Amino acid sequence: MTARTEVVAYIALGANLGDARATVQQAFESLATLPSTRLTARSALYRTAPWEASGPDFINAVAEVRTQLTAPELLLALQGVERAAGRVRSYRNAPRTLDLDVLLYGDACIASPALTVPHPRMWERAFVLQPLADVAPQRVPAPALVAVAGQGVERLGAEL
Ligand code: PH2
Ligand code: MG
Ligand code: MG
Repeated sequence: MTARTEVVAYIALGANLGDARATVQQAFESLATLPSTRLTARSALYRTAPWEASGPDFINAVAEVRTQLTAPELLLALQGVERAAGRVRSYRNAPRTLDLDVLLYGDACIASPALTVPHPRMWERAFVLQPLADVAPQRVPAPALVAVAGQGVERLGAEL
């Protein structure tokens, strides 16, 4: 049997319904228990204003995983974690208990009906780029961070 290679992937975590901070912390734990996947880095948590969305402020973060899952398998696994957190899909950008998006999957470019990687809107969003820069500064060019610097994102400390 051929061993599957391990791919480094980056996952955006977002929540703005219920106890968003606890949900995101729990989501990190859930990512750590995905099959054939290791959680290898977690960013700080950020409080961020809704971007092209309504509702309360979001808690956002980014996880680095090393996974032997294919990108479609990873997507399905993430959707399972979203469902376990009570995610209900109503309308686009509706407030949500938990959103898990694949930002990067190695160096792959994927354009399928279910999944586009790199995430098509990540470069417009400080709430993605700032936490991504925590865990993968080599994947976030400095001009990209400068371009979104006007968007309010507040890095949260470890205190409750
Ligand atoms: N997610 C969106 C739309 N807008 N805004 C913030 N601040 N954080 C998010 O995670 C977010 C958003 C669609 O997934
Ligand atoms: Mg999203
Ligand atoms: Mg999503």
